[in-house]
Amino acid sequence: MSTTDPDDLHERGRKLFAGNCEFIWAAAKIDGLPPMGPTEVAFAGRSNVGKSSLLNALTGRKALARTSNTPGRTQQLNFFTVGDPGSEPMRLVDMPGYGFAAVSKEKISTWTQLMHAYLRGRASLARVFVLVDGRHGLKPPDTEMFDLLDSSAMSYQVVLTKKDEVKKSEIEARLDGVRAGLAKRPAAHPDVLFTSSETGEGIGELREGIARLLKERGVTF
Ligand SMILES: Nc1nc2c(ncn2[C@@H]2O[C@H](COP(=O)(O)OP(=O)(O)OP(=O)(O)O)[C@@H](O)[C@H]2O)c(=O)[nH]1
Ligand SMILES: [Mg+2]
Repeated sequence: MSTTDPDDLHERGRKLFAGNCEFIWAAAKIDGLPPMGPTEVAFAGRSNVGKSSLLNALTGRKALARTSNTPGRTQQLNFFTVGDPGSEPMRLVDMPGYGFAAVSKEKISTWTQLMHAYLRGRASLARVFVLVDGRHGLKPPDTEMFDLLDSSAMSYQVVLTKKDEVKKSEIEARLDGVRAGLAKRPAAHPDVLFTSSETGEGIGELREGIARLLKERGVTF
């Protein structure tokens, strides 16, 4: 018997991601997306910001999603199920990075079209976590992504990454800078998270945020 308090979303989030999680689908083209099913949350952000690493940290797996020192590692939309087969309450979606110039123009254009089509037209997509490198703060490709999400009325939340590489004295200023950049954006969630996939800092809050989102959507988990 589970004794978890249904309002304890921190614990429910922890339990959700402590369970089964597996890769189910890769989409390289718009017509290759999986049929819509459970609630999805997607991870977007500039190349090398740490999307795939965050997905691994969230699920407590070392190599569920492939990571790399070389930007441009993730080249498709990769879908992962969370939860036991049959009860699958949600999916996680690892996206290719944007703002990276060293892959061919053709590839960039294919990925961009794929990402835009997915972000604009997916009713099961509940939130996009836009990852921003905590060492640098917002860059022009990030604000372009915010524009796209605002114009699509697609709910998004910023997650700063690589907190372990940011000086303690700079953390509040970085958060304030990002909050200021989001203040007038209609589809942006006001809370900004600061995470490290290396140390696990902020990962519990991210799990809790996803649990809250599922609860708000009436998903059983
Ligand atoms: N120090 C530190 N390094 C990190 C963290 N997260 C990711 N990295 C490193 O950043 C690099 C890129 O990580 P990925 O997770 O592959 O980044 P990505 O955003 O998925 O990159 P693309 O798929 O190429 O868009 C790797 O060398 C990771 O080890 C973190 O929290 N702290
Ligand atoms: Mg990746």
